[in-house]
Amino acid sequence: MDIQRAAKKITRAKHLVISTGAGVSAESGVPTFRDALDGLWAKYDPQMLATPQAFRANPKLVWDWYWYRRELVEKTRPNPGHYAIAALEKLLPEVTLITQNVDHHHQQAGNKNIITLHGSLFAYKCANNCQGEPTSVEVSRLTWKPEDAPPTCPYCGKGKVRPDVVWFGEALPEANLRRAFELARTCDVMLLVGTSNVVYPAARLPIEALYQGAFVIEINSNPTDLTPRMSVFLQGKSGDILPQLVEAVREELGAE
Ligand code: BV8
Repeated sequence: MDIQRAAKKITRAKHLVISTGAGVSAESGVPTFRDALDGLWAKYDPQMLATPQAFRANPKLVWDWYWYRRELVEKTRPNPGHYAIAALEKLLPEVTLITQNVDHHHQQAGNKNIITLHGSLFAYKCANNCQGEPTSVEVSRLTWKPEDAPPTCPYCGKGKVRPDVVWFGEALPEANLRRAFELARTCDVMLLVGTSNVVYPAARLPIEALYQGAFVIEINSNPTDLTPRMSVFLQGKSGDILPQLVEAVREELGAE
């Protein structure tokens, strides 16, 4: 059975790297990036809104979109898949989690050793980084009229405040990206969960792992372009499969 095979490899991993995308949060009620958001946002293409150009052209539209997503995510909670990933970090000697997600659910579920690649819905910065990259801004200390959104940077009084996420066409945080690639190139087992493997450079991580001979396990509700190259593909909802995988790892550990 593939779950047992995956559990054996995970239990014996010297360094397990887990790489997650929006699919791991789908069962929490967080729309995946490709899902059109509902209501008035359904007509917008996320890839068009998540860009510096869109923010320059229409800062209020982009700000409101993120504020809407943040309020939506604030009402959601980690699901059994997040908690299973947190359990793996506790059960095994060396586990690093790399995530493309901006919803903070892995932190809430208890993972400590996390590399975030695309920032957070709950962090903000001055669009001009007037005090250096990034000029973080605590929006809870600011007040602004909804019609005047986004607020102005409290440091320079000129730059607009923006979400501290990585937009299309923007560089990922250098240290995090370097560390993520180092891990992909040296790990012996990678667990890839809920990502369409479409957005680069994050999509290159499993390819680097496969290239250096790591055992790569993919969990996804649908096959992806990389599925044919995976060591094991576990098809289904991550909230169902991950707890079963952790159960099998516990049995393996107990058996050892
Ligand atoms: C960069 C934060 C260079 C913001 C995100 C042409 C022009 C410009 C750029 C490019 C170009 N061609 C390529 C590029 C590069 C571009 C890119 O890759 N584009 C793609 C579309 C081709 N990348 C970039 O621009 C990156 N930057 O390259 O900079 C550079 C270098 C130096 C100096 C300057 C510049 C930046 C990319 C980061 C963009 N920001 N997010 C926000 O959230 O608003 S990306 C965002 O989309 C997510 O973070 C995530 O990374 C991505 C979506 O992917 P997934 O997470 O995989 O989610 P998705 O919805 O796609 O899939 C969900 C999966 O889950 C599916 O497979 C589904 O089957 C599965 N699933 C669903 N439910 C479940 C499930 N699985 C299990 N269980 C379930 N229940």
